Amino acid sequence: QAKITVTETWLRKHRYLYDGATRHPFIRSIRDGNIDISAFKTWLGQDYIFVRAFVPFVASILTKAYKGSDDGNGDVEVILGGVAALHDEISWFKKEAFKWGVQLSSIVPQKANQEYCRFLESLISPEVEYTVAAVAFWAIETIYQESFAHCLEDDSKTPPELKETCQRWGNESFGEYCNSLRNIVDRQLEKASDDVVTKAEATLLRVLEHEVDFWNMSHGRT
Ligand code: HMH
Repeated sequence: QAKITVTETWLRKHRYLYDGATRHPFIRSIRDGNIDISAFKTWLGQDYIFVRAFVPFVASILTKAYKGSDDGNGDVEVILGGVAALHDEISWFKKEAFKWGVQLSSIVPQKANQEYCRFLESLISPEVEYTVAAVAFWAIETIYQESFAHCLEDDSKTPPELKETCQRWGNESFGEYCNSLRNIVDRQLEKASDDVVTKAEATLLRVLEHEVDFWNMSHGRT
């Protein structure tokens, strides 16, 4: 009988907020095939800006994993894989934006996006523990994985022209990567002080709120 992990406990406890982030009306509208394409384009342009800010955040986690020395578990390699994937992701955003006629150079970050990026920047600080930053990283990736995987289920009516986008985060290997991040986080939380565990849980909740705000913004409900 496997032990119940910390992330498992949190996901049960915060199920409502978690589902709010992974089953948001924006995602439902993709899945139901009635998405407003202008909302999709807003999301695309705003997420490009977000992903650019996400790179130094992930790099800071890479540094923290390395400095945490006893990396016998291969955390650095998993996170490095994440950095490499972001390189590909940025090219994909440029290609996709061109396809939809979205001019990336003229995108102005909206309020929810600015606040989310500022939150990421605050987590870059060396004062923020590896465990706390890693929880945010795991949650950010996993919310996208679960959201977009939902749009690819058998009974979904996702428009064909949006399938590639959903595949990007909803595919199985991205799912395995999210599981690796979850294992990293649970291993860290197992040995963390109560104080760090408390901070990490609060950080998870903030990620969930930012993700909901980000979908709201894309959906044009701010
Ligand atoms: C807002 N959350 C947001 N954008 C993303 N690209 C991800 C998560 C996943 O990387």
